[in-house]
Amino acid sequence: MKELRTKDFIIIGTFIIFLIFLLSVNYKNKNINLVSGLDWSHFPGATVSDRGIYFKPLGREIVHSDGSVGQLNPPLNLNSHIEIDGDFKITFSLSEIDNQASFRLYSKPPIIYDEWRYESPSVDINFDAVKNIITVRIWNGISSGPTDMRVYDVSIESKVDITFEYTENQIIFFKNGRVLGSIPNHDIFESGQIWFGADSTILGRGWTLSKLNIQSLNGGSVRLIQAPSFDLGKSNPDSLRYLAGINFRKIKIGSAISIGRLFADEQYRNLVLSQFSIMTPENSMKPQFIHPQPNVYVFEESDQLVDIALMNDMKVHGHTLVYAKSSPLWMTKSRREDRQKIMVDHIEKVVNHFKGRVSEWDVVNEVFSKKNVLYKNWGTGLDHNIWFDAMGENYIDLAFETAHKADPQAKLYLNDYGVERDGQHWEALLALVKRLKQRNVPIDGVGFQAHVYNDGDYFDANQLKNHMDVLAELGLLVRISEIDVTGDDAQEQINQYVLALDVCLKASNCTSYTTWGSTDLYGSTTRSDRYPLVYGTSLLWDKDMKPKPAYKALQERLRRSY
Ligand code: 9MR
Repeated sequence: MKELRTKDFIIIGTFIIFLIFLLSVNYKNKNINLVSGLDWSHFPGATVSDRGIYFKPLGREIVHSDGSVGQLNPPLNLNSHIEIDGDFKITFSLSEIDNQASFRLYSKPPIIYDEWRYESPSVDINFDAVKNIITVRIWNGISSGPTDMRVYDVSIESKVDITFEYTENQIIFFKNGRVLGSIPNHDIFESGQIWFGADSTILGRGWTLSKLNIQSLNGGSVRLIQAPSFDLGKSNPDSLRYLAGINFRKIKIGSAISIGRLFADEQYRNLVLSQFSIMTPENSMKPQFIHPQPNVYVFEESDQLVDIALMNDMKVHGHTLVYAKSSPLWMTKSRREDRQKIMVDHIEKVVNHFKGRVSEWDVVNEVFSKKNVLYKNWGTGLDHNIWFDAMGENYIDLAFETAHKADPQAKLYLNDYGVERDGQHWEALLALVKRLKQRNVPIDGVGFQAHVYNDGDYFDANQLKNHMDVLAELGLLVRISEIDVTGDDAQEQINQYVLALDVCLKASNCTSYTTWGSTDLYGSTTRSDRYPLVYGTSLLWDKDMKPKPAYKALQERLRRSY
């Protein structure tokens, strides 16, 4: 056989490189089937079958603490998304629309802030099968409401095929192959990403997405991105969790964590999964998120959050079973005589669902009133919320008893704010836990939220230590459950963070120290409903995720063994 010469190698080599180039171009630009390509198995309320993906209505909306309703809070597919470069075309088919269907394309997952949702640029296409209209709404990322809206009168048949063509300056919609209309594109997909959301009205039974394809146009490219790895397996010897683990007290160090950010932001993911040994789901287990309608439980998001925590050897502190201010509208509007059953069913269902995975719970959260008059003349100070109105103080006993019956192993806490310092709030809490102990209510501990929003909230080491000791004498555990400290005074921020940690380390019944968030970029003290975002200053990492001096001070305190 003739030997291969250098020239032949060059020819073969060039041919192989050309083939790889062709394959990669083809891979990037191919028409991707997203019914099978995206991971829909964790989408809240979705069922995957050979007919497509069926979306059950969740009716999730943000209810403010005063009971008024804010934005809708429909789910999106956090587990996979698309990366795009240039123009593209999406074709999708909806079938079995019962009443109404909404399909939404986001440039990024929205951020759930303090009682509002920061809407990222997105487009929602809503099909109303009763009125026979299609409504297209566009959010451009500078306000909570849509910036553009078009309504098309068309008939909504049992199966509707839509094509969505996104080019340099416009979006063209086709229905069943015919042009429906065009809209300026408002640069919604400048992020280079597309995330998919679906929703429908609770007046109907939902709808099915029977086809979803994406294809690049005019030389652009599209690429499927699957969920990142959450198994960080890192042990960073400078992390708070590591330092707490080698400190003789071995308390857990935690943070409130939000599911959307874990998927959408790699820096956030690396930060929280390497720094903390206990996680409190910031919002996803609250009644309005997990139980938005009487027969609808949304466990998917919290399930993933819990799995991710356990995978990273983090404990999970469930927050919160009964929290009047975070109840869905159907609970707040329920008949008084039905409330006991509603509360008991809710607790049983949620605690049972997470049994063995969530090791401790805030059973009741913020049970005291802001009204001074309720503390006067030996008043208990208990807030006259929907549960109190229906059951009196007994709702607290019943909540603990129900949670204990559902998971006898879980540690059960009462969680509140403003109890770090002496005063009527603390007196009322102490009196309440004494009554609960007297009645043999299965309460294990008390969470001190420890929010410092202004200098009037600064706490005092002796008082805080004394409160923890008094509770220890009653046989109760304690925890710092939600600390965040305004950065208005940088030195005081350090002092307060360290003071609370120091007290916790010195109190033998203090089990953990949890900060309410990690970075100011996603902090709960971000100003409500402001575009662009107006960040708070309260957390250990700034909005660029750089550690603040308070973080370093906590590290130093954990390194000391006294
Ligand atoms: O950080 C939470 C924010 O995103 C929510 O909108 C808000 C209302 O549900 O709750 C915030 O968390 C609170 C916690 O659940 C209870 N104590 C006070 C916390 C900070 O506001």
